[in-house]
Parts: sequence; C-alpha cells; structure tokens
Amino acid sequence: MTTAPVMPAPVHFSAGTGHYALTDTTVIQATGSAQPVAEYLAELLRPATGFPLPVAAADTPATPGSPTIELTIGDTAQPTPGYLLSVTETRIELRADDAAQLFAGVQSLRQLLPHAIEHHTVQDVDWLVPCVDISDYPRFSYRGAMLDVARHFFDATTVKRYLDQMALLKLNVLHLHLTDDQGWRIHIDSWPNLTALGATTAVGGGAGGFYTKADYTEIVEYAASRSITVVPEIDVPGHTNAALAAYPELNCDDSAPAPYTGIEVGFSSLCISKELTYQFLDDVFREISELTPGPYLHLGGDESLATSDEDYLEFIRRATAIAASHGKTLIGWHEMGRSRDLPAGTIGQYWSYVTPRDDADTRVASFIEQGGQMIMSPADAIYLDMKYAGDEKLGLEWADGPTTLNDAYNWDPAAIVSGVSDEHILGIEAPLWTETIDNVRDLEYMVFPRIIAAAEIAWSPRTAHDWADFTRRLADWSPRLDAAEITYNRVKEVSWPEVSRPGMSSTS
Ligand code: TNX
Repeated sequence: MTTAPVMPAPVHFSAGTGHYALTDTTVIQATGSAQPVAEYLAELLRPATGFPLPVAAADTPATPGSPTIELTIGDTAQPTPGYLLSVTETRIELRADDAAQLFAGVQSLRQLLPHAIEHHTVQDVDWLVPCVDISDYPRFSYRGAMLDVARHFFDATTVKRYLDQMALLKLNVLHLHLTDDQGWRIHIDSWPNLTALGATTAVGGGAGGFYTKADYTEIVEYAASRSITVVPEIDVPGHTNAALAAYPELNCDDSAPAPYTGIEVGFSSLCISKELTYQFLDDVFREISELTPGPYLHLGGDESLATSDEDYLEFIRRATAIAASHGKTLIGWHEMGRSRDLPAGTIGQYWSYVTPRDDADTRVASFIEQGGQMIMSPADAIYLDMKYAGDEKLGLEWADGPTTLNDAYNWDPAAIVSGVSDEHILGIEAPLWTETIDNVRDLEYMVFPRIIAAAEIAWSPRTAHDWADFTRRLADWSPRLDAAEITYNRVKEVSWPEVSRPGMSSTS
C-alpha cells in the first residue's frame, strides 16, 4: 500500500506494517464533544461487524487486553483545523481540532476497513485496519453539493441518503435549490398557496411535492448529525413562475401565468415595482431563516432575462438588504455581482466555464471587491447534470457538450479567474440540476463517480492531484460503492474491477 485507500486523498499518509483487528471486545473511548462522533462511528460499524462496540468515557479504564479506538478533540498543530489518525496493532487514535474534523477523520478510518463495512447486514470478514499514520486537513472549508428539488422533487428519505453519501466524501454543505419555475418545495405559513398550488407541478408533468417545515427540519438535523450545513436557496427575481402562478397579485398585471412544466429558463420575474413583492420576500426569508441554523441564505439571482437591468439592480439592492436583516450571510449566483450594493461579505457562486465567458470574471471581481468570497462551480467541470459521454438518455449538454470524469477531475478552482486564488475561494460546489432526473437511481448514476472528483478537488491539496493515480485509486475503491449499493457510471476511463453485486452498477 503506497497510496492511501481513502477518498479524497489525505494530505500526508504513511503506511506501517501489520494490522489492528477490530473485534467483539473493541471499545470506543471519547469525552465531551467527541462523544456524538464516537456514537456515529459505532453506528457506522455495528451493522456489518455485528460487534457491540460500546462508547465509553475516555477516562474509563479499558478491560486489559481489549483493543481501543480513542477519539479526542485537541490541538493537531496543522495549518488549518484537521485531524491525525494513527493505527497501530493495539490501538487506533483519532485526534482532531474540532468535532467537524473528528467526523472527517472517522470517514478516513471507515475507509481503511474492508469494503464490506458498508453492508447493512453482518458480514463474515476479518475486520483488519492496516497500520498507518495520516495527518490531514481540507484545502477549502466549503465543500458542497447542490440538489435541485424544484425541477423534480426528492423526498426527505432520498435527501438523507444523499447526505450519507456526501459524508463519506467529507462534503460538508448541502445546497437545496428549493424554488424554480416548475415548483415551490418548502412550506411557508404566511403564503400557503406557494405549496398548495405551487408545489403540485414538476418538469414533464410529474406529481411535484414539497417539504413541510417538519420535513425540512428533519433534513437539517440529519445533515447536522453528518457534519453538514444546509443552505436553502429561494431563487429570485427570475425562476419564479411557480410562485407567480400561485399568487396573481405578485404579477405586475395581477394575472397568474399558467403553471410551467417545461425546461426553458429566463422567462419569469417577480414584479419589481410592487411593494407587495418585498413584503413577500420579507415573509419568505424570515420563515426560511428561522428554520435554518446554518449561516447562509442563497438568493439565486441567475438568468433573470425577463428583468431589465435597472429593475434587476433595484431588486437586488432591496432583496439582499431584506434577507441580510434576518441575520444570514447571502449567497448569489455570479450574475448578482452586477450589483455594487451587496451587503458586505456576500458570497458569489461562479457557474461559468473553466475558462470564463461573457463577463463572469468581472462579476467575480465585484463580489471580492465588496468583501465576499467565491464558491466555484464551473459548469463544464462540476455540473453533475451534464451528460458523461453524449450518448446517454439522461443529462443536458449545454456546457460545451459532455463532461467526462477527466473533465470533472482536471481543473483547479484557483486557475479560473485571474487574481482569484485560494484566499478568495470559500470552496467549491457540485450542482445536480434535475430537469432530466426524477429517481434515486438516475440521481446516483449522474453523481457517481464525478462527485468523488469534486470532493478531491475540494479537500485534497493541489500537490496530491494526479489523474492516473486517481483513476487507479478509484478502481480499487469502487467495491465500497458496490457494498454501499450506490449506483454509479462505470465510465470507460477507469479500469473497474468486476462487479461483486451484478445488476446494481449500471453501464447504460
Ligand atoms: C443553468 S446554473 C441554470 C439552471 C439550469 C441549469 C441546467 C444556473 C445558475 N442556472 O436553471 O437548471 O443550467 O444545467
């Protein structure tokens, strides 16, 4: 073993000799804020091992001879918060600067165990962990995935499954695109028709759906238990046909448009000149902010092609001020950088290409000049809804045609806009737009394996970036996807091992 069997690649990895054996007498020791992570680790390891794996306080003396896994929070002396994992024949020690990094370290430990650990039923396997030393910390603090639940709706159960998959890859932000022309997916008490009418549609005429406040809270809490922050997006002033169809009075002419189930963009706009629009935004932003413990609120602002320049700037000035009054840091798609009136520190999300087009680079500069940072989501590299090869039925192609795994891996967030380097970049995010995706299997097929490339760009240092090595590690690691029953595209660029679970991994 010369490279770590861990995705994304850790900063420092050195292999020792011998193994630690996890047994039915192993005890997990933890104190204080390490304890919830220790419980999570125990829950992760119990189903496949069948071992009891009790979690004990760190000062409880271990039964002589029983192997321990010790989780502690304390200084790791690394450049940014990170974790240290040491596996010897008698003991596993995981130390991290904070609970989030302890959780990240647990994902590395999990991946050092045999792939069979991902099964949900007891497996007859020797649970050996190779002796190693890992010291590790992330390149970017914001490591996101976005799910568009507006074009097609995905229920809380599906979102929780996705959160578990994100956790495995040390992704720590789930951005939910909650509203669009085709559907409004979050209940708002003060404007009930948003869901009573606006949630009943979806692309292609499907049934739609929405999250009750209880559903949304369930997602937020599950995410928190996986060290993941939820970022809600209310996309305005465009992408609002569902809201405009539910409330005629939000239209300048007081007449509701027909519900929309196609996939065109850029035709809808809230009425910029009506005071009611700003009352509506204040209510929606207040209710969603109350439900969201995380620091961010995403206001969209993209593709407002039905809104004049003057109206757009006026709208963004007022809408961002209202949103900021509810205590959140705002995020907007990069078009929002057209405004020079953004609340200080507003974050931009770049979705142009690996080589910027149009005026995207000046929009990025605008966010940075106004004290913000960037989330990089170049569409031709990290849009998980792009076709892989061009011959599949799923996916779109507008971002310069298909996006291969190689395209998804071979880009550097700091090499896109000149002058924009790591210090200006909060992180990266991999969006999944769902115009062509309406079920879990198709979702996973589009996401895996490209999201693993995204996770490695988000976490691993640039010096660890190596395509040949990545594809080799991915091939070795893929039985873990099979064991976890994750559907993935066995792209031609990787020499995949034979599938141990026929029928689950798709090549179509
Ligand atoms: C562009 S990216 C959009 C979305 C579409 C997506 C499809 C962005 C901010 N807007 O409305 O769903 O392309 O790939």
